[in-house]
Amino acid sequence: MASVTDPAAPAAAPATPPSGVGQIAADAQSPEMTDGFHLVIDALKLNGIDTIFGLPGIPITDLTRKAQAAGLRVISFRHEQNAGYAASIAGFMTQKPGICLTVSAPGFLNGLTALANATTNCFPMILISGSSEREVVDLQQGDYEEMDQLAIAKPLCKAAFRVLHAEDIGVGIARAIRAAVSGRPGGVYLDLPAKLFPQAVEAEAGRKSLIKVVDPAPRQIPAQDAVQRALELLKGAKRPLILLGKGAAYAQADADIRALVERTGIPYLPMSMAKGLLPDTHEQSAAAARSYVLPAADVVMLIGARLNWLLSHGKGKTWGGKGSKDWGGQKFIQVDISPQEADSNVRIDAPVVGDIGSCVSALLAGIGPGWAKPPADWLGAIAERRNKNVAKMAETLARNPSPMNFHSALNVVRDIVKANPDAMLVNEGANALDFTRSIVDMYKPRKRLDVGTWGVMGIGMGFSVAAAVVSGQPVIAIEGDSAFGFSGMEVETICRYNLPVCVVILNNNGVYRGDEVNPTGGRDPSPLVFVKGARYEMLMEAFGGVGVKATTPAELRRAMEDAIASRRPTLVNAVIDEGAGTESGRITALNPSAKKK
Ligand SMILES: Cc1ncc(C[n+]2csc(CCOP(=O)(O)OP(=O)(O)O)c2C)c(N)n1
Ligand SMILES: [Mg+2]
Repeated sequence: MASVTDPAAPAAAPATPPSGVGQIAADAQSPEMTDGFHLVIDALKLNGIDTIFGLPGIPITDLTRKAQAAGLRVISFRHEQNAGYAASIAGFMTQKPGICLTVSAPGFLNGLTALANATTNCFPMILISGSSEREVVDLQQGDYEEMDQLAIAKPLCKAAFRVLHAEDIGVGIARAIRAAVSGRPGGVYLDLPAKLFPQAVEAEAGRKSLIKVVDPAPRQIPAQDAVQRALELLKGAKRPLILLGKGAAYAQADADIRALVERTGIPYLPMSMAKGLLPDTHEQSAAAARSYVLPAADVVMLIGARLNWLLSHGKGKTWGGKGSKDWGGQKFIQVDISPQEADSNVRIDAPVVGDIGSCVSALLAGIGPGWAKPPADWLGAIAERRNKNVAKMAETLARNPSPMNFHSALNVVRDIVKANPDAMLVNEGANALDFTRSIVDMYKPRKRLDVGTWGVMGIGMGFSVAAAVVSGQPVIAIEGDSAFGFSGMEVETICRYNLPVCVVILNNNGVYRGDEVNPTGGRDPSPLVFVKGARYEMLMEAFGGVGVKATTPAELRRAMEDAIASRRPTLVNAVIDEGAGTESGRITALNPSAKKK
């Protein structure tokens, strides 16, 4: 039973025609046939999916070949986790589920972190994994790569499906697509056992079994009374604030969101991946006065933003509460796709449930022309703080210490992004993340892709590949040296597909800092430090890309300008003062030991 021959390569399967339902060679009498391989490919194509991110092997090797032959773009990675991250961020950028394709057990598990991360971040993604023989797996008889994948995937995603018969592939893929993109988007698992792929079906019956999903993410119109309740609350506010989250960016309702902010005149804060929804230089941005506006606001409207740890759960000192869990007294309006989101952490006085686009347009309609701008003393107080902080930051950025620190390096990145507002920015690390987020202004929606809700390291190269493939724009990846290590081998992928990705490693020789020592005086280094003076740029050179070591802002600037102009895969090893960072960047206080102190 247990087979180690590749069932994905039946001798009878001839080359695939470039388009349409694939055919198995047939003589004049027998009907035209198709099989599981082709039905999967045809179902994806029928639903407008044009790219697969994956890694081949038993039983899906031939699926990758046939998909490429059928005109799908197949981007092959060096590790499934990176393919998964790529798929998930492609989903965020396009509102279509990103597809990640992996082999059984170990490949599946490698893809699972990205699937769980997609679900947490509400990125629509489908992890399609080949799996071993059901009969053998269920009797635990020790099949090649035996694992009950469906059961393992289930708690980590929105939905999980398995298809056993080729006739059901159309339904399986339709259900996976709907589950991924409707309502709150997320990760979906689709289990395709090896035996499914070579199953032969009459082509006509196969064609009829496929489903082109109609309206996969139906609009959800908010109730009028909920909209009115929210507007009443907003109208009575003395110190209103709008918080834009990643959900607002995902919605692609950019013009309406901007109109809502501008017509109400309410100051706003963008969450990390909502930066650029309005340009960060917008006069209503309160980002540079965050620590003032959160505790001072009286009514806060959350748009596609959740009150999780990133917003200190909507309570505690950040929000003006006396103790770490005390309510600050704000009233909250929450615009969200999920009716279950409200009251997750503090009372929501006015939930508005629906898709962000429909909700924002209903709010706009309710506002009408004569909306009174917020009180001048509120706007004035914010402007004063903002101007002060911006001036202070400008002073810091203008310094030119040797060696470079995060500020002097990121001052260059800030200029480059300003000059190239269409470029995609990928960002991960601790200090490398926090400083980039606060220093580098974004000018357009959905250009900033980062570690998201979990603060997960390892998204860097997967996101970069997908950002380049999906957008066609140059990609700038600002990476901590530790963060880069999680997916560094994908520089080969970047070179192989010749993608316009410029990786900048803010290299401080370690996790948070590079100057820690082993307290015992023993020979092992501290768990937080790496090889000093590592030559990361040589990794890119190994695969034919451009590698540059930059020790000054001028060198960094030249290297980045060249990378953007040439669109060649480039890695800049930007050498940063190893003592420049702080423990965990901006979230030092989340360390248990730091809390004890
Ligand atoms: C998957 C995963 N593993 C570990 C961590 C813990 N962690 C948070 S930031 C970080 C690396 C920080 O170092 P670096 O990327 O070099 O940034 P720096 O602060 O030095 O600029 C690590 C390991 C994580 N967030 N995610
Ligand atoms: Mg570092």
